[in-house]
Amino acid sequence: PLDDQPHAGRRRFLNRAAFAGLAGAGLSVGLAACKQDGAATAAPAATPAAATPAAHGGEYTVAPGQLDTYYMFSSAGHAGDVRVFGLPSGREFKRIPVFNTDCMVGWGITNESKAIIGTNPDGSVKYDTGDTHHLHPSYTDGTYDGKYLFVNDKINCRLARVRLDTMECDRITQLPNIQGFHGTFPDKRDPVDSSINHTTRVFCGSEFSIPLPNLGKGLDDEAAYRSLFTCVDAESMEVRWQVLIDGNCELVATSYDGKLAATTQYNTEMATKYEEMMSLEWDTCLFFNVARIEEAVKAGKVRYYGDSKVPVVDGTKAANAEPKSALTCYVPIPKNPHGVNISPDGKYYACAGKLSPSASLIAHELVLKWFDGELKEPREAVVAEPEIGLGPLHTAFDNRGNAYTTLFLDSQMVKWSIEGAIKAYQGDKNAPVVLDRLDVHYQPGHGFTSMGETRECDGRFLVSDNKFSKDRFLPVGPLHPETSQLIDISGAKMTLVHDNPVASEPHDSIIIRRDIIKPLQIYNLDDFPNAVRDAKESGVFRDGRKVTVKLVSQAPAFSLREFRVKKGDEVTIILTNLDKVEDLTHGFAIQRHNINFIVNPQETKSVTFKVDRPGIYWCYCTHFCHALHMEMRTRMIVEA
Ligand code: CUK
Ligand code: CUA
Ligand code: CA
Repeated sequence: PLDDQPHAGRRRFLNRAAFAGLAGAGLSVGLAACKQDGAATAAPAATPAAATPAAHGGEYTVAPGQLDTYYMFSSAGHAGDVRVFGLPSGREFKRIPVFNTDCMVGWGITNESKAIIGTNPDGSVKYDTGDTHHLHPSYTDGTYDGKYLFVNDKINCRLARVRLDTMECDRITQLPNIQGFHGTFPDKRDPVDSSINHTTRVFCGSEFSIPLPNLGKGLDDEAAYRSLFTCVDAESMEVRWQVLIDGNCELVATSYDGKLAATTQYNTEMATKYEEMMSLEWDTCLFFNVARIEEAVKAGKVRYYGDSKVPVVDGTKAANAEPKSALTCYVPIPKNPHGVNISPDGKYYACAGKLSPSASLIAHELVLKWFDGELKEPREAVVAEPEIGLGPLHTAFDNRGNAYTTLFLDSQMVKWSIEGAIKAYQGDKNAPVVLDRLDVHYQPGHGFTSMGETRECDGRFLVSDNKFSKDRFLPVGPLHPETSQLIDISGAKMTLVHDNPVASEPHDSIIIRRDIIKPLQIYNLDDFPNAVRDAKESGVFRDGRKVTVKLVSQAPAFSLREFRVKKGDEVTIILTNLDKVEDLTHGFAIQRHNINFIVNPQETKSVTFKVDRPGIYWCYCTHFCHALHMEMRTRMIVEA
């Protein structure tokens, strides 16, 4: 049988699923429906230490027709979108266009999406490319509230918001006077007003320093290049304030009490060439005192750069030497740190340096003490610095006192004890620090755990998003996919569950329990001010050379079987899908006019374009909707 073939490893553990551990696993219905033949003759529950994929097979099986237990949202790197997967299956469900153009959805084509992305004076999309690295959902009470997801664009310096009910991007904000917008993280509560226990700010780190303002002067005065740290309002998506800093920003983390935001700095040298960026032995993790910054903004201790209206406060070292009034605290960290992640108990930031084999653990409380003038040196906030392996990047947590750091150079995931590392730092030579190592395939970037960046971190799964898959999948030409590896961390040892190929190139992901996400089933017609509410409203409406064509779709027909316009007209088509059946989506494409988009049930979209070639142009439904889908057409008649 196939199962006995040498490459049947995955088939083997899916098909010969033992029932072991399932009953106690606490996983919901999606996983409990294991009907494989091994299930009836359940092996005795494996001790966690002895766990193997074979022994745990049933737990990871999502049988046909069953649903996953978690959503996984991933950034897509320079593909510019956001992806949605299910876990533990690893199945990809959706790609949400954000900074890219998506010809299926019509993102970057419809007027509504262009208004979100931003346009040039001629109506063309201002930027049609982007680079998404970090995505983080909004919080309430220290856990995900299922409302929004925020995602960065490193290329064109924009922050986007995705609504989690529609899983569509609804806002994009340009950040002024920065380049290389990389790390981003929403706050979890207000630092002052205790009644605000949800996300109201999103922090953004800029990695590349530039002359301020960057208007063509001081181009060669590299010593004067600076970076700004930015705060965006989570609801209005307006930029609230920025902080002028020394060095750069990279990854961003926020505290559970709302008081601090942190960013890693690998370029405290403020160099423009990579050799110089690694010239110092120490860089920093930089902390921002949110309440003090906002007081300074209120007090008008601000300046402005160029034509930006965003107030900028001074967070440089020289201006913040006095802890009791400081806006910023620069904590020294070994050479070129990359990731910064806060533990789910809110106590520690783990900060790992690419060029140092260590992870640094910074105590939240001690940073606050420094701001209160009760700690002599910022470095005293570091409570552990275990040597864990080569090329550490990002750290995840399990809520049982363990940290999991990706080792890019060692191609490993390393599990280490927070308490053990603290004891070892205090001189206890017998303290257990590194508890387990697991080879991953290959060169991991981010690692992240289920609900791991919340108070509800459940210690169930860890995913390693690896930069190279090499020999793990059938080759598909010179460019291979990346691998997303699912790892069971419920036991003492990490267990590799399976590999999933992922199209280039996700950086960061988050895993959310499925009960938190409440997707809409159909749109609300009233949410679209331009909706064509009735087939009777259809028609061609002329205003000089501007022509508006209103029509509706109801399977299997468009309300207009043809519409007439004239050569030289600017045509706007407004299409409302009046079908009310969930998932009954129609598409609208026009031959040889580069127009293509979909309308979901009760949704309205519009496109505007010029017609300058007389003739007949068939318009057809692109989204398979009905037995008469092919017949679902209309004609655009362009008169000379
Ligand atoms: S970065 Cu890519 S692996 Cu942009 Cu979060 Cu570290
Ligand atoms: Cu409507 Cu296909
Ligand atoms: Ca450096």
